[in-house]
Formats: sequence, C-alpha cells, structure tokens
Amino acid sequence: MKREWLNLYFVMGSVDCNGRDPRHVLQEAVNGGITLFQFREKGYGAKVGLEKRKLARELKDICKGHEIPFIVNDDIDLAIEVKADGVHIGQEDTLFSVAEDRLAPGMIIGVSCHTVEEATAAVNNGADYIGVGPMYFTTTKKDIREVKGPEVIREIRNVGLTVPIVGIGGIVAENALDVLKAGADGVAVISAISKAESALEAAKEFSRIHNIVTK
Ligand code: TZP
Ligand code: MG
Repeated sequence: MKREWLNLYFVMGSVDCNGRDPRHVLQEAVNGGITLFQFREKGYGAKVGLEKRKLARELKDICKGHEIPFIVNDDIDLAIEVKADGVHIGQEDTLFSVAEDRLAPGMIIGVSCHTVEEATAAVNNGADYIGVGPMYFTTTKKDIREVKGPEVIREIRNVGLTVPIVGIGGIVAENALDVLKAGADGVAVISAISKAESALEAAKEFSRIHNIVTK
C-alpha cells in the first residue's frame, strides 16, 4: 500500500451521481487526478446482484486503465470475484480477521475508525490504512457517528500512530486543507466530486489543494 494512494480517494456508487452515469463520473474524476477509488454501492436504489457485479467490473476497468487501485466497500465476495485491489470495512461490517482470511495475500484492507481506540485496534489488526470520520456533517451516509472534526486525526497522530490516514465525511474544497494539516495523508470524498457540476474540475481542485501541503 502506497501512502500517496490516499492523496485523493474518491468513493462512489450509482446512487451518488445525481442520475448521471457512474462510469462517466468516474472517468471524469480519474481525469481530474484521483489516486484511489472505492466502489460503495449502498443506500436507497443501489444496485444488487448481477447488476452490481457488472457495474463493479466496468468501474474497475476504468481504474485499471489509469493504474488507480480499486477498492470494494464491505462486500468481500465481490472483491474476490472481481479481483479488486482491496476492501474497506466499517466497525459494523465484516470482522478484520475474517476479511483477512478470505482475501488473497497483499490485498489492501482499510478500516473506518472514529476514535483513537478504534484506530489503535485497527493498526494492531494490521489495517493498511484507516478512514477517519465523519470530519464534518454529511447527508451522504445516513448512520454517521458523531462529528468530531479533524481533531480526531491529530489525536491519532499524537499517540504515535503512523498508519496511512484518510479523513472522510463532509469534505469539500474549503475544508480539505484543515483535514490534511491535522495529519491526514489525504481526503476521501463522495458528493463533492460525484455531485459536482463537473467531477473533472472538482477532482482537479482537490488535487491542487493536496499539492499545497506536499510542496
Ligand atoms: N463514512 C463516513 S462519512 C461518509 C462515509 C462513507 C460519507 C461521505 O460522503 P460525503 O458526500 O463526502 O460527505
Ligand atoms: Mg498524501
């Protein structure tokens, strides 16, 4: 797992695209400079079964052409089937040990964390990266935990954890720098790219913001 893959982590499913074709939205985001993609097909109207698998393969092909790793949210069977580069699991999803046992060696496992304790546990389990959030209020995920802001990331860094971290939840161009300054390697974004008038321009703007901290 390369830390730089977290620079601009685009997370998306078909319901996040305001009725637009998710393949088109992903292609634009790729052209705009995203560095990692997570297929998160969740919520009202989400595709299931064969349709979900078909879309996963199509989105994976778009990533593959640009050497962007393809991560599947929670669905271990799908990740194995499409030979994804990894999975992302939440605290209420598949247990880390179960995911690890089932996945091919070398596959990335990312874990959602909300506290220093959860982050420490995820690192001890061997998580390749952690997603910390929600940083800010969001309506994209219905069952969000308490909003704590970038401060949680600072706390996680202050106890000495060097694990790759991405902040998630309500991140827009205007607050992304605060998340990075708190110690995140990058930002994970759904709606600020998927629902932007131009996913291309939105992704470009986030890439530009990340460049500010790495320069
Ligand atoms: N996990 C915590 S907040 C969130 C997830 C998946 C949703 C992020 O979506 P958005 O639109 O970037 O706020
Ligand atoms: Mg980074």
